[in-house]
Amino acid sequence: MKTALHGGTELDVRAIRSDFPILARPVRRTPLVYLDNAATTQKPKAVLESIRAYYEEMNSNIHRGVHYLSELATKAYEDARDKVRRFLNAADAREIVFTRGATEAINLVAYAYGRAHVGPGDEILITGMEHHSNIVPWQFLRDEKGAKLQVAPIDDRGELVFEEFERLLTPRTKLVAVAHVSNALGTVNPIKRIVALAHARGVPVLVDGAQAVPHLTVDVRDLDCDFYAFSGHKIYAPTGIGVLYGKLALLDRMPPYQGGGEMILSVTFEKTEYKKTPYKFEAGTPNIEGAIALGAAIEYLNGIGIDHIAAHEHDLLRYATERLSAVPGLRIIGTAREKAGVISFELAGVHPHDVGTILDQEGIAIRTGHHCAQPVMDRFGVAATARASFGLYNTMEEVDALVAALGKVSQVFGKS
Ligand code: C6P
Repeated sequence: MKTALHGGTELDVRAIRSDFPILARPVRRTPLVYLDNAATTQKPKAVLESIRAYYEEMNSNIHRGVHYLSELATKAYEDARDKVRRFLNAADAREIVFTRGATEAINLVAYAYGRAHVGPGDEILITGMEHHSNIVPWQFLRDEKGAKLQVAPIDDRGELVFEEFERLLTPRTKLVAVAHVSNALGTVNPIKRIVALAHARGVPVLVDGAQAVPHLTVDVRDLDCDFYAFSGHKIYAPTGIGVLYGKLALLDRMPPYQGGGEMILSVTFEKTEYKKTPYKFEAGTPNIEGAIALGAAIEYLNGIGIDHIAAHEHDLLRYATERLSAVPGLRIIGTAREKAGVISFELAGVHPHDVGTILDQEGIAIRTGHHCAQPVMDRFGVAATARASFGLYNTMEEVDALVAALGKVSQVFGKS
């Protein structure tokens, strides 16, 4: 099960699959075909073992204990922060804030940066392909501040209409917030170009990287973005841990997001002094084992090489696009020239939920629905789509299984 890659190297998918215990379990008495990686990825043994090791060897609270276990756990937590820093090529580990996920990271910026910098009549510019997590926090801010949410449209391929984006970037724009990769369409946005344009007008940019980090090498210094948000569970780490990267100068100037323990230097009833960045944003006992496991996931991915993973997934995506395009009545929604990880589609005359239910009977897990991106569904005139999304352990044979099962769907609905 070796896959030839563009660079001439090979990804040993069989060996990779054996790292993921859940892939060996049957589902509905057939081998599991897991094609719902955009929703969440499965976890390799290295990640599972890091959680066990944390609880067996160092479980304790961090940053406040003077005892041995607390020192160990604090070190492992801060080491994980540095692994994330390297993963994103950030300049300084203080630029890495641990959150519960991409959603919390975006809310943190909307709350702490947005409230300080956005006023009545100001504008926040997003795009028409955002996930609800990159829409709703800005609506809160808009409503609280009397600001305006501007939306740059997307075209029929699901690509950003760049001229419109440029037109909507006005002297009133205080922040641009844009997905790196669309979860519903797979479109990869030209982030460097977006950032360069916004910066030329003095506007900072937040990038929602939830669907990008599993598939692309991300270098926040090269992108020059001001904020970058992602979730651990989409890169083979557990749920409940995520990251906000922010440029240090910006984070330093932002007030805390939540109050509580861990984020303070001193408290009296009159006045509280906060810790410095990033700790002032990490109120309460954090998800210690989650951060450590995220570090383990990053090490695991580095061991394989994100570029190798990207090339393998690119091959899968190309093969799946080819095969699915040949299925009678199937329409792919999202045909951007640059795509990663995801294929959304509809099958004429069959509700996506029915497609998902029948595929499930074959042991094939995909996601159906609006994918928390209802404005994208509206743009394409559908209520929902079926979505297959790929991870590093998926194979061409699994794509074949998907296509064969779609044939059964068509038979059930009398389409062929
Ligand atoms: N998309 C999907 O199936 P959280 O829930 O915080 O881990 O991630 C939110 C999020 C933000 N931005 C994008 C682009 C995303 O895709 C997601 C999560 C999942 O597509 C669950 S709805």
